[in-house]
This record gives sequence, C-alpha cells and structure tokens, in this order.
Amino acid sequence: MKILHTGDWHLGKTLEGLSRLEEQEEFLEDFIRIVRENDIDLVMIAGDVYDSFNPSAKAEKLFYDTLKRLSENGKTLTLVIAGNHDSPDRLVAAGPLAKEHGIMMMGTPKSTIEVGEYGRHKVVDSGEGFIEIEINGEKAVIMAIPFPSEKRLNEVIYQGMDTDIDKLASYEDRMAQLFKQLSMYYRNDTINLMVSHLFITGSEESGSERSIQLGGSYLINSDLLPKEAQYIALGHVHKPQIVGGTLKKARYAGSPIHYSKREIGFTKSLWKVELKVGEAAIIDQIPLRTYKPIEIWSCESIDEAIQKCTDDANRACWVYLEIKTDRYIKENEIKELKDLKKDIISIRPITPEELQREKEIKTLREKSFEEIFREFYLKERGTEVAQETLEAIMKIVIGEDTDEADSFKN
Ligand SMILES: [Mn+2]
Repeated sequence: MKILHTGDWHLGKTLEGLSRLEEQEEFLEDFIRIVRENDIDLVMIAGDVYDSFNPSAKAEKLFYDTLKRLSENGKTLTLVIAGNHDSPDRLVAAGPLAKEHGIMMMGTPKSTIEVGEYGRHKVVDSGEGFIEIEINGEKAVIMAIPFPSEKRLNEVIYQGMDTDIDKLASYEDRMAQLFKQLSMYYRNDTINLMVSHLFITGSEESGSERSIQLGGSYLINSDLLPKEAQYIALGHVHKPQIVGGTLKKARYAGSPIHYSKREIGFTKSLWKVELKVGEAAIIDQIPLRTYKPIEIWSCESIDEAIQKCTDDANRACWVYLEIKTDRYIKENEIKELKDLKKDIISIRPITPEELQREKEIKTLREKSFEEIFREFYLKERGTEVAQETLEAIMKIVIGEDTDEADSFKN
C-alpha cells in the first residue's frame, strides 16, 4: 500500500493580510501530480486543511476541487481529519457527497466513518477513532484521531474505560488511555497506521502554528504513541520532522508553504510511505518547491533599498525590508519603494540607536545571569555586589545551593 502523508495546508491563510491562494493553488497542482506519478493508494491529510473556522468560499472551492481531482473517479482513497484550526462540522459537511469519490472525512475523535464502498475501495469496519479499509485486496487498520481538544477527548474517553477515572487526571493520561483503547483494533494480518493532529513533547515548532499546548496541557510524550503502528502521520507542527523516540515511525509532514519568515530556512516536503503487513515501512521524503519565497532584505541605505527594489521588481517574492538609516524614511520614499516592488510586507528603518540596542540584547544573551546581575547591581548601587548577596540571589534563581550556581554559569 502506497501512502502520501501531508497536512497543515491552511488554505486561506494570509501573510499580513495578503492572499496566498495562488501559492496554495500551485502547491495543490504539484500535489495532485505527485499523487499520480507515485501511484498513491491512500492520501492522508493530518489536519488544518483550512486556516480558520470560517474559511472563505475560495478556500473551500479550492479544497473540494482538489479532492475531486485527487480521487480520479475513486481510484485514490483520501482520509481527511480536522486540526485545531478547522471547524469539525464545517470540514465534514460535504462528507456524504465525497464518499463516491473515495474521500473519508472526520471532524472529531468521536466521528465514525460509515462502512461501505468509497470510490473503488472499501471501508470494511469502523468505529469511534478507527477505520479498517481495503485497497486492492490489502487491508489497513487506521487509528484516526482528529484534533482532540480537552472537551472532544472527554467525549470518547469515559466510555468502555477499564481504569478509574480519577487516576486519569491529566490530558496526557487520558490520551494514553485512548491510544490503549484504540490499539486493540490493530491486527497481525493488517497494515497498522495512525493519523492525528497533536503536539508531541520536544517537537520543533517553526512559528506559524497557533499554539495548541495551552500551558503545556496538550503535550503528549512520544512514548505513549501506539507501538503497534507501522507509521504515524501527524499534523500541527509546520516544520517537517521525524518524532524522536518512535523508531522514526512518527512524523510531521509540516505545512507545504512557508507561512512565516521564521520558516524560510528549511525545505517543505511530503512523506511517501510504502507498507506491507508485518514489515517496516519504507519512507521517502518528497521535497516541495518554494512557490513564492519570503525574503528579508537588509539594506545599508535608502538608496540601496531603492536600487534593490528596482533590480528585483519582477521577481515574485514577499519582502521584509530593513533599511539602515539615521533619519526617518519619508512618506514619498516609502511610496517609491512600494511602487517599485510589490509585495513588500513591511519597511523597517534601522537607526543607529536601534543597532546599538540590538547589539546590547545580543551581548545580554551571551552573558551568564551572574554577570548580568553584577553589572546591574554596579549600575544601580554604584558599588560591586557583595559575595553573600550574590550567593543568596543565585540560590533563589537556581533554587539549589551555590555548587549548582557555579554550574549555571556554563
Ligand atoms: Mn497547523
């Protein structure tokens, strides 16, 4: 069985109010081509199809058009789950129409996919949080958990539980219980998969996710993920990555597009996964193009910025413009820059004072807490801090004795 794992499409997402639908369309064209070229049997979309609970009509149309073309009259099966950005009800509204195109949609952990024909394939069994599919004679059991908010999780966890409810105080405990409940559906004669939209402890965020781990309460340790699964397709984190401690079985697909300037340092991608019953998955990373790069232009002067905007006027890119200057940038200069180069997101004058402040912040980061405190004390009190005071402070900061304080300096 050949699977393509993607997620976090965030259709309708803008960059400082500017539409990115064109880039999203370009990606989806590529995506459909990649599905065809690789003869994919099952597409898994691990949540955050849209960027908001109320996606625009354009974003919805783009999604439905894509699903229809993906299916190629039911040849490819597609499983879509809701992420924290999606409205569960709205996402699955077209579910009944989608069935004949081989599309399965799940809004909440409590959703159940109806058994029956899906395009040219079949759902042979299902229940809350799991689906058993058959594609060309191959069977796969998929544990499918759309974004489990606290409330949505509680709807599924308290039934059929063999543990004392009071013992499952934390969100993580309850997720572990859900994994345990659903793992029972995995079998030796099926391919065993999982798809969800979660934040696994230690994953590296890239800045364009909306935090779902409110105060750490939605964090899940990778140890808890079901060991029986041959592949775990995750959504939420926008940087593609392998989740540590899972024998490389759990992965984030990441978003297909660079959604913020903090993401521009890495390539976006998809995971292609080949699976057979009882065997380790064969996994390939398929890199994606950067459809319209986000760039930071650091210019030494206003003249240089004007020159750069002239030179790069016709190259498609989003620009954060930073200009070193010792005076304000005049309105007519801003207009000139924006007339020359469209898609300038912001123009930031960097004054000598600001440069100095940045330098200070940078050196602050390099200094130990002890050094910073010594300097602060000297500046405020006009005298060196006494050793006893310093030790007392370090003790409070570290919460341990001064041996620890010594090691804190490193
Ligand atoms: Mn997301």
